[in-house]
Amino acid sequence: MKIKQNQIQDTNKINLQSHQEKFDFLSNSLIKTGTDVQSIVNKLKDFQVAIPSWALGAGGTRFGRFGFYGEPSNLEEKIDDIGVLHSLTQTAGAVSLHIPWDIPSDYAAIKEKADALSIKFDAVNSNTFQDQKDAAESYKYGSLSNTSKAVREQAIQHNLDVIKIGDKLGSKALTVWLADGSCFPGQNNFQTAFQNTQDSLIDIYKGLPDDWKMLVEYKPYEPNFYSTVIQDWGASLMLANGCGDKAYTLVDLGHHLPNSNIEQIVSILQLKGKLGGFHFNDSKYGDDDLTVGSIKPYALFLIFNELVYGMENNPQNPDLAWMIDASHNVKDPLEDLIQSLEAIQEAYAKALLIDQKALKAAQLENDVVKCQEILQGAYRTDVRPLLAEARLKAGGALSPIEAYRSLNVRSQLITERGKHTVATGL
Ligand code: LRH
Ligand code: MN
Repeated sequence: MKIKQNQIQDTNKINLQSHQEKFDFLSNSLIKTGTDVQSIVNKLKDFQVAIPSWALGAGGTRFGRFGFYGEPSNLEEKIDDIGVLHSLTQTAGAVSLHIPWDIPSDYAAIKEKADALSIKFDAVNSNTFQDQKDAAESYKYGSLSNTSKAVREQAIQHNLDVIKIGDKLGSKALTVWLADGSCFPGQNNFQTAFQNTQDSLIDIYKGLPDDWKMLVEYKPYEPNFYSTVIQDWGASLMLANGCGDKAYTLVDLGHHLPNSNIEQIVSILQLKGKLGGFHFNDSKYGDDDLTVGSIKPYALFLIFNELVYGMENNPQNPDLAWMIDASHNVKDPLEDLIQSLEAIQEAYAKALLIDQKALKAAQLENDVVKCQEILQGAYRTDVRPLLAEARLKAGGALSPIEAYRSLNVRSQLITERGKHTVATGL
């Protein structure tokens, strides 16, 4: 399934005039406040988010999984689906593979297909939270932290294999998320588990090519429900520092206990030059992996405010890896991802409207009310015409969901793939 340029132009025709009116109206009011509208549109055009290869089919929980017809059943079809997302949104120009769920069968062919669709290979993810068939050792009691040297070595070797796979595809980062932890008090010696993890990560780090990054993802709980070795940003930061300059923390928005101040975590990690990237999603309770911006859009905006400040003031922090990590229990996976991409662009655009100089001045004055007025003035601006203009300029759809539906993408995928194909992943 490939969407042609002329098909997108046709779907844009009906919205073109109303878009132009809305864009001109917004631009005129923003220009009056001294905002450089074109630079915001260009930043939105350049902002590419990696699509998780494990979230192109229906997700599920232990209580059940309700399949979605026409799911991709191999990596080639997953890249095709990301191609559909990218042609409509022009902001999905990368994929993050999860190994072994998505080991390429033909590296040259998959690179050629991705190149043709302008899709880059972002961070590759290792998987030492599931036992592979015929594996010598089990990860039931952990992987890099396991008390068994043989288990740790198997997990280290897997991560080194994942780096090799990513290297053949042009990826430049390894994401390590560990389920390692315990379900009951007394089950683990916290120090032994942490030190084993540090030593194991250092062995993996030694296998990292010079121009690569290691992204250490933290999570407070699940699948272990009493302790998790890499439970929070502090543990991730200590482990990254213990490895070296190429190791960074990875912030998955769903991996925080209720009411955590994620924007403050993001701000300080940038100050320390140790923020490596994001797994964007949203949540109400736990690691719900819901559509980005569907539950706490203001929190996402506040995170992007810190990111915009950091990108302007923290040259010590590297370019960030922007990735989605979501799971689709009730929505069409592609529509869900389109909505997430829109929410990320919207939060970024609103944050770019913040007058950082005026905010800094008000902060120095302790003019608390003015600080909030500056933030909420930006947040309350409907920036959707800027997003649509960026897509239009890049050859995308003014309204991606409308275009996805009017082009009957899902029914065409079902015709091509049948009803009962199942995508690998969560
Ligand atoms: C763990 C996680 C991690 C992935 C997995 C699919 O909850 O966020 O990033 O490996 O989801
Ligand atoms: Mn994640």
